[in-house]
Amino acid sequence: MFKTVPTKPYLDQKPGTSGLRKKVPVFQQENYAENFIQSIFDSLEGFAGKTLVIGGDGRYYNREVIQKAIKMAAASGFGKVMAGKGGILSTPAASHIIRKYEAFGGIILSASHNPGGPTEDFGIKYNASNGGPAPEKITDAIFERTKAIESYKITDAADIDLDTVGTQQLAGMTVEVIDPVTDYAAMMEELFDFPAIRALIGGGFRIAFDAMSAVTGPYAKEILEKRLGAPDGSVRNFIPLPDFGGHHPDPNLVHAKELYDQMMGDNAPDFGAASDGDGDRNLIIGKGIFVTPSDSVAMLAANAHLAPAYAKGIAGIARSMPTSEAADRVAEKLGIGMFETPTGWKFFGNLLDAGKVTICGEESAGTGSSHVREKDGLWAVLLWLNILAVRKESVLDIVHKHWTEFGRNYYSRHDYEEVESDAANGLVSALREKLATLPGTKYGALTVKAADDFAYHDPIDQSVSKNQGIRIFFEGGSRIVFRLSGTGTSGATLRVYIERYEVDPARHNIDTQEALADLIAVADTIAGIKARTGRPTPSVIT
Ligand code: VG1
Ligand code: CO
Repeated sequence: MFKTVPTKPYLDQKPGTSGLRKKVPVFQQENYAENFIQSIFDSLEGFAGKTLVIGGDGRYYNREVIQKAIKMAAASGFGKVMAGKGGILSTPAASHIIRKYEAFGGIILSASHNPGGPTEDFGIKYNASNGGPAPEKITDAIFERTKAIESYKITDAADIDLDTVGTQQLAGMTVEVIDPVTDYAAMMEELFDFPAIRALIGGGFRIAFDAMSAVTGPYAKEILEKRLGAPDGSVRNFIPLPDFGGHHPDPNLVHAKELYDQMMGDNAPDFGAASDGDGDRNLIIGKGIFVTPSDSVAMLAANAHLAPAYAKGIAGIARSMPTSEAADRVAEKLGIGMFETPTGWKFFGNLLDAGKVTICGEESAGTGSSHVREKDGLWAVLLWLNILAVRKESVLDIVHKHWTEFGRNYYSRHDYEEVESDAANGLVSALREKLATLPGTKYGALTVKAADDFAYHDPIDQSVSKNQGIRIFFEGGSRIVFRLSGTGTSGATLRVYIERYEVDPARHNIDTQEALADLIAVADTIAGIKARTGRPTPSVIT
């Protein structure tokens, strides 16, 4: 019934910011996916007879790997697999299913916002029993295992029928195919005031949601149109496609430009939003105003008490280090804890589990709360809608009032994609070397106050994560951060995060790039971006 297949290690299976991501042809190499999945199982203990959740974002190669993973789970002794119908589970929905059914863990197949297709990206990630991405302790163990693996176990039974909801048997293991939307939609209905949102929409408030031909389509159709009464057509690109229609399912101003243009144009809807490949990111655009993800975290935290789930207030806020400090000002005013973690949702898990924080966010369009252990795109959309329904003001008014109350953190991220790895690594090591000499240095009107390489000391399990990004602080509160992406699949991606705080309301309506122009120039002077990468301009500005 089960067979043991000899294999040879691949040496490049190091999980990044969010699991292992590679091009599809890399994953299609003999035993490549099997090696990684077996290495996950080999790094875990005590799962015999327990439940494993499996689902993905529907991208190319999803179904093939799901079949492999189910057959390997059976051979390794899991008692049950729960899989989304059609192989579909958004990342936040998978997190919820793991928690709700007290599964041992889950395997999520996604490369998130990266493009899909035969020559594009694929990914595998393991989530633990709290529903969150495995912490570094586990991902390190998985990587070690991939370098030594000699065989994997699998059953040679026939494929599972993934398209029929219900229970099947596979070599002594139960496989339950579930509707991917039902449990998630029910949870959203518990968290938010659906009647209030329904009334808002019934009163003529127009929304436009772009699912970007990715996983949130079925979720958004059910929740926004069916349950909340948004007219047919409010949700667009709602059929998940293996290649996302040839686009990047990345909800930013470059890849969701059509939505942006519509929201800035005549007769724009009141509220525009989009999500990414696996449904954990969100883009929020009000009529005539884009809400930067960092601002969105701050505004959601400041107004969360208006939604039923957070009516008693929030325990604390956590943000990734490069995310702007806008949320810090909210935490200060509310008198609650504020935590700064490295990039990647896995670092929020301990804080959420310990009840230290309720809301978490990243500048990369990720926002979420203690309801699951992943960021959650539709959750952010619904919290915004709940706030709008209660405050009965426009997004634009809410944003402007927030800036007047807390000040505005002008913020932008400049990405240099697919830079030659050596050039990118050279840039970062050169920066690291000159950190000590930077304080006191003047660049025009800007003086460096401090500079370091961010290290995180987890207050719950005391683990330490070093080299998480170069931070340069200036007198007056401005900041530049440099780090290399841990999700890219070719070459290196340099991310430069630029931030300036402005308290004066008379200066809250400057174009962001203009407001940050001097810092942008200094970033190049300090790091030699153009000279080292050969790139005169960033590939993506968000
Ligand atoms: C990027 C983002 C990070 C996010 C990660 C996964 O990582 O910067 O904030 O957590 O993607 O998001 P990196 O290492 O490329 O900067 V997702 O939606 O791709 O799971
Ligand atoms: Co994602």
